[in-house]
Parts: sequence; structure tokens; C-alpha cells
Amino acid sequence: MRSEEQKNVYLEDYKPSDYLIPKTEMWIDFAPERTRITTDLHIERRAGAAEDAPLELDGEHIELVSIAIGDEVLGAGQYELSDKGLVLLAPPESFVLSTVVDVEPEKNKSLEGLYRSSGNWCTQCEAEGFRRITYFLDRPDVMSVFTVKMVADKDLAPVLLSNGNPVDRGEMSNNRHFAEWHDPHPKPSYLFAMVAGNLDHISEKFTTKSGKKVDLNIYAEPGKAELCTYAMDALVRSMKWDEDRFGCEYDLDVFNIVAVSDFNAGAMENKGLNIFNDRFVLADPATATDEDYALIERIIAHEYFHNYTGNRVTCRDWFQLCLKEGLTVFRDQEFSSDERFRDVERIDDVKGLRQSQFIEDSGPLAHPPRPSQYEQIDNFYTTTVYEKGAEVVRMLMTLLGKETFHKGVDLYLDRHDGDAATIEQFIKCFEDVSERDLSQFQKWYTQAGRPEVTYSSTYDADEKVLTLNLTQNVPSTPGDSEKSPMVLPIKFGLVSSNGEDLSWERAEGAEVHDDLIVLDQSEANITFHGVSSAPVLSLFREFSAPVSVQTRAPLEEDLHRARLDGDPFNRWESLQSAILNIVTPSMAQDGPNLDEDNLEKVASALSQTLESQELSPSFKALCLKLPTYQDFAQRLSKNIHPERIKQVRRQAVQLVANSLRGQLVTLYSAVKLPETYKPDAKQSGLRALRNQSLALLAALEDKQIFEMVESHYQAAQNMTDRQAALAIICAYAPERAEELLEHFKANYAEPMTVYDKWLGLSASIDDNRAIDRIKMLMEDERFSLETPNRVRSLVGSFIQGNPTQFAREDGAGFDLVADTILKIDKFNPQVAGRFAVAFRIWRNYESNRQNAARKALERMKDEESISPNLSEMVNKTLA
Ligand code: 0A1
Ligand code: ZN
Repeated sequence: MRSEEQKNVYLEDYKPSDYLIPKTEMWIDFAPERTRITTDLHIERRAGAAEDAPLELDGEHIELVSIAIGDEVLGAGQYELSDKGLVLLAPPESFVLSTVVDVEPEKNKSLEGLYRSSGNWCTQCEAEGFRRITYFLDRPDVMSVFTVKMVADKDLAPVLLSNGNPVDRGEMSNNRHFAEWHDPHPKPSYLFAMVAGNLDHISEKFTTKSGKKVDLNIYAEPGKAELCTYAMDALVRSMKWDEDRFGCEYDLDVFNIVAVSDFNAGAMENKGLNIFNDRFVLADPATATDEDYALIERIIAHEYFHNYTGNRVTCRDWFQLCLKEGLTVFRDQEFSSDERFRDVERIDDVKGLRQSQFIEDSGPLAHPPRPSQYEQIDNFYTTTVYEKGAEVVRMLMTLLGKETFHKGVDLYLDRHDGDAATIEQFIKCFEDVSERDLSQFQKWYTQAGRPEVTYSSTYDADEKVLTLNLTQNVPSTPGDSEKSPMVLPIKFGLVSSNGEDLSWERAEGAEVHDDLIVLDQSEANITFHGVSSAPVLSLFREFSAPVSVQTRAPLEEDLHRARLDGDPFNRWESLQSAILNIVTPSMAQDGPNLDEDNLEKVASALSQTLESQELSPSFKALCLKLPTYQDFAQRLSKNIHPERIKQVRRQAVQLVANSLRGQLVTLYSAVKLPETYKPDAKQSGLRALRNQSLALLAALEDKQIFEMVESHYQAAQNMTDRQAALAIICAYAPERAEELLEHFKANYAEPMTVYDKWLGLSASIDDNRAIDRIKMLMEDERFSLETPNRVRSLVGSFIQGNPTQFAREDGAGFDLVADTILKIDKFNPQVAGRFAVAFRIWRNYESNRQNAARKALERMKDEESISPNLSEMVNKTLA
């Protein structure tokens, strides 16, 4: 075997476990230095497994104190111990294995397994963290009923929580107490959780549709409980929505959420005990923005929805990760769309997809939503698994219709309840309810890359026939050049000159019904008969398939759609693509001057959008956000000079702003907001429109406007307005930024969530002090590389929000990021690996920057003893 192959785990190697653990009992004794964990595993050999099959338990970073089978204590010769786990060579068919292990949560900075955050003990077990707590078959298809008894000092840890229902609690000697939890639902170890510490909480009651009462609690560090009220509101709405839309009723007596400050991801769906990164729980108007509130709502819902899609039905193995994640992201998207404005949510989701997943799909780290091999599963919690996974589920709904789709989900949740399932089993449920062959559709899960679509059409006025030619091509991705056509559900409309959708009598050449074309070949010629006049085509309405349309529409067509399309998504999309089409050519080396006349035409369509009585303020605000640096970089795709993109973009934005100046000033002052702040969609839409008008005006770099922005900052009554004003200053008046940032820090940045905003804004300033500023901020007494939120705010915002400084020609930006990754890798490989995605675009730069980025990557690769996580990322990026 080649050494590379040894590192890889392959889907095709999947075998069911030889042993099962139907029941697990644990006793945890928390103490400041060491925590002692005693575990009884009730083990049974699986029917059909070989009699002499060894039992290979996973276990890492734990110290074995003793081990016994029943009453018999095992001696050193009776088992094999390594730094990966423990092997019993020929165990009995059915037995109880008791282990005692010690762990050192205090020293655990990887934030996997059992660790301490602000003095409280908490756990993170997905994907393979449970093996850092005790010896176990740490794989998702081994499910066990857990009983957990926790013991701790009453003052150190008055709160003791685990999964399931509380069954007992009491006092003990020496100021100690205990709590016992029992989870009746068999679950894989990655859903195990415990929290012990000193926490405040808020409570609520929820009555399920069948009348069961559930206690809801949200815990946070002392003094922060009142910041959890919005999260609680979002939880109650999520529980209700899941009953109404998916029929999913909560299945325990309690549901607990704990917010902690040190967390590698956003949150974790442990059964009955969700653990959250506190930035996705804590909020009040003075510290959180409207966007923060919306995110909190989303993530609370996401984790709650996992209770069915993920917990009741889990994944057979980690290759199936998108079975739970894609479906659950789809569900949280639908929740937000039902709770807020559907059109705006859809546009935001697609923007998110394009800014991360599209880049991933076009680069060295491209992989299908269901990969067939990996080195480190931690590196596969990607935007392709999550967001593309959600698009695939959405396409199923589009293809089958909402009603049949829901029947399919019902069948899946019913048929596989209590099971560890696969993508094939999921798809089979939809085949069974629709009687449709979905084998080609399944390629969406197994084939990487994004289809590129072209179209052209002709209209025969005499015959009243529209002919539409469609093609698709899936480009090669690393290690996979043989691609076959995908099933593309194309929602469409034929837009007439007055904006109405034209009807048609009959269509031939592909599957077409109602507003849907299904393209499943590389090419189709579709004829629509009975079309009364020449239409403007509106394809991929609602972004009905995650493809790239290669055909550039003539400006007039884009503007027609921008003004009149019945589909809000395509109205927004057409404005964006009109600007991208006009401006991008000027960003290329020796490109033409900006086409000011055409930009004027777009500005006038935008002006009309702003005047519309029927469009919502949030939608208008989205239209005012002109294509971003990243949008242009993606369009250019190669030979990127970041400064050129930035400069030409700014020129274009200025032109549009100039043309809309009067209207924007009026809009800014005309928007009236109620006295009392509410983070709901309606109010946040109004604030977004006002702030976006100001942001666009600021592109004029006009003294009077800057004064408006500064007064906006001073007058702000909430964090949304305050941060918006400060972000504008950082972007357009860097010379004023430092003073205002100082003011912001001194007056508002007491809570860590606001301190993080301060870090992020500081990192976004594009001036020649940028690198030194970041190095200086890393020395700030409140900054720590050990807390992922700090690093994400500072270094993450630098990478994302300061693309010119990150990709400086002298390589100082790349070096700064590489140095930081190497430091973090020493204690938190998961986070280090995730930060390495910053380099996935390195080949898109012009050659000087490419060389600088390659050097930084090679330096990471050559560093002694980098983690397997970082090594996989760096090697794949360089390959
Ligand atoms: N399953 C969680 C997120 C999560 C992902 C990975 C983790 O560690 C590798 C931890 C948590 C979710 O989807 O919310
Ligand atoms: Zn999830």
C-alpha cells in the first residue's frame, strides 16, 4: 500500500461493526485537575460476525486506570493498548466491559472531547471526540442507550447536565452533589454531551402537538442569561414550525441549550442538550446586529431540527454526513423563509452559496456532497456538504413537487427511525413515493463540480413557436475528469414585453410541465408551441439548480428582467449580472475603459426598483448591494490582481452612486423606524435599506456624506446602525477609522461579542499598516489564539474582508495567515485545518502572488509535525 492510501478512509471499505453496545452506563467524577470516567459497556457480538472477531475500541488522549470483564480485572497481557485505542483479541459473545480512565480537560485546548471553557466543563464529540472521553466504538452506526451519573463539587459545578431526561439528583459528602441522566433513545457516541459548571439560565415551557409538556432551558455564563431571550423565542418557534411543516414532535421531557465561549464550530445538536458557541445565542439590541439575530434564529432552528434529521435518523458512516447536514440546512432555510421574507432569504442563501461553495467547487478542494474518501473527517464539514447538500434536497422538492417531497421525507423519517442510514436509502424513499427513477439524480451526491449551462433561443412569429437550446457541461475536478450530465430542474417563465408570463400550449424536446423544464441530457432543443409574442427568457427562477449560466444575456434582456420579471430572484440576479457583465472586462489586464453609458442604464433600472411600491425595503436593500469583490474575482477566475478589481469596482460603484445620489439621500432620511427596536424581518429590512443607501453614498467619498455617516454612528440606538456606520468608515475613510474604532472599543466593546466586531472591523482596513495592525491586535490582552471566535473575528475577517491586504504582492498577508495557522495547529488542529481553506484560491492570482502563496503553503507543509488535519488541507491545496 502506498503511504497516501494508508492515510485515506474509503467509503467502499465500509463494514458493519462486529460488536454492538446496546447499553452504556457512565460515572463521571469532575475535579479541577483530572476527571475520572468509569464506563460499563454492555457489549454484544453482532449476529453474523466471526466468533474470533477482535473488539477494537477507539480511545485517544485518555489514560487507562483499570479494565475488567464482569468481575474479572484484566491484566496487561489480556488486551492491547495503543495511542489509538484498546483491542480485546477474542472477547466473549456478550459481556460487560468496565473501564476507568482519567482525562485532563484543563489542558485540552483542541476543544474536542471533554474540555473547559471559562472554567466550566463541556464536551464536543462530533465527529470523533467521544474517544477522548472513554474507550468506545466511536462510529455513528453503533448506537447505545446511555445513563450518565455526574458528580462534582457543589460550588464549582452547581449545574450538571447530560443527554435525555433527568432521573435523579442529590447531595453527597464533602460539599459534593450528583445528577443522573437517562436518554431512552439509542444514539451514536457523537451525540453524547455533558456540561458541568456554574451557569445561569432562563426557562420556558412548550406543549407539543399531542399535549406533552417540555421544559426548555438555555444556560449561559453568570450574568448573561437575560441575553438568551431571543434564542428562546427562536427555539419555541422552531419547535412549533417543525410540528406544522414536518410533523416532527419533540421526544424528551426537557430540552437544554448551553452557550459556551470556546467552541470550534457554530453549535452541536447533542440529543436533548445542544451546546452552542455563545455568539449564536447571546443577543440584545445594544450588542447584536439584525444579521446576528437572524443567524441566531437560523442556528437555533438548525440544531433543533437535527433532533429528527440527524438524531432520530443518523448517518451510517461519516461519508453520509450530508444526509443529515444537507437536509437540516434545507430545513433551516425553509424555516427562515416561512418566518421572514422568502425572496430575500433565497437571495441571501444563494449569495452565501456562491461566495463559498462555488469557490470550493472550482478549486483544489472540490468534492461531491457525499465524498468517497477522506483523510480527516473534520476537514469535510464543508460548504459543499452543508450548502450544496441543501440545494440537492431543494432540487428534489422542485422536481417532485412539495406534496410528494413531504411524503418522501415522512417515509424516510418513519422507515429509518432509530437507524443509521445512507444517501441511497434516503433517495429510495423519494423513488417509492413518486414512482420516479432517481438514479441519475443521485449523481448530485456523488459527482463533484458545478454544471455550466448555456442557452439560446429563436422565436418564429408566424408559427408562434419558441425554440430553446440548452446545454450543460460539468467541468473536471481534481482526480475526476469523466463527468456525466446531471438532472437539472429549471424553473422558468417566458416574460412578455409588459412583464407578464406568456402561456404556451405544448412543449416538445424535454420534460416540461407548468413552470419546470427538466434537463437531463448534455443538450436539449425544446420547442414551445402557441407562444403569442417574443418573450424574454427567465431561467433558473428561484435559483432552481446550483449551476453557472455561461451565456451572457444582452443588457436589454437583463434590464427587462430587472424591471419586470415575476420572479424576485431573477429580478435581483439580472441587476447583478448586468453590472458584472459591464464591469468585469475592465478589470482584466489591458481591459477596456468602464462603459459608463451602460452603467447609467443599470443605475436607472436600480432607481426604478427603489421607487417601486410593491417591492419590500429588504429586497431593495439587497439590490443596492452591488456585486462584491468576491463576485468579480470569481467572474475573472484567473490572473487576479486584487487592487485592480478593487479599484475598478470602486469606480463603478461611484458611478452608480453618483447617478442615484439625490434618491439615496431622500431614501436615507425618509425611512422611518418605530421607536422600539425589534429584530424582526420587517424592521431589519428598513434598517438595511437605510444603511445600504448610506453605504452606497459613501462611495462618493464626499465630505458631506462622511459627516452623515459619522452622525449616523453617533446617533445610533442599536448595534446594527452603529456597526454599519463604522464599517462604512473603515471601507471609505480609513484615515478616520482608527479614532472611531477607539471610541467604539472604549464605549461598547465590553462584551466579547462586541469586542469581536471591533477586531473584525479593524482587520478590514485596507491601508499600509494593515499587517502591523493585526499583529498588534494579536497582542491585545483580550485576544487569545485559543478561543476560535477571536481568531475567526480577527484573521477570518482579514482573509474575507480585506482581500487586497491578504493577497499583498509581497506575500506578507499570506505569511501572517500561515504563521497563525501553524501556531494554532499545535493545540487545535480542527481549527487550523479549517483556516487553511483561505489558500484554496491561490492559483487564481497573477504569478507573483501565486508564488508568494505557494511559498506560504510549502512552509506549512515543511513544518515539523503538522497535524494530519492541516497536512491534508495543505497537500490537497498544493496538488
Ligand atoms: N453538527 C454540527 C456542527 C459541527 C460540525 C463539526 C464539528 O466538529 C468537527 C462540530 C460541530 C452542526 O451541523 O450544527
Ligand atoms: Zn448541522
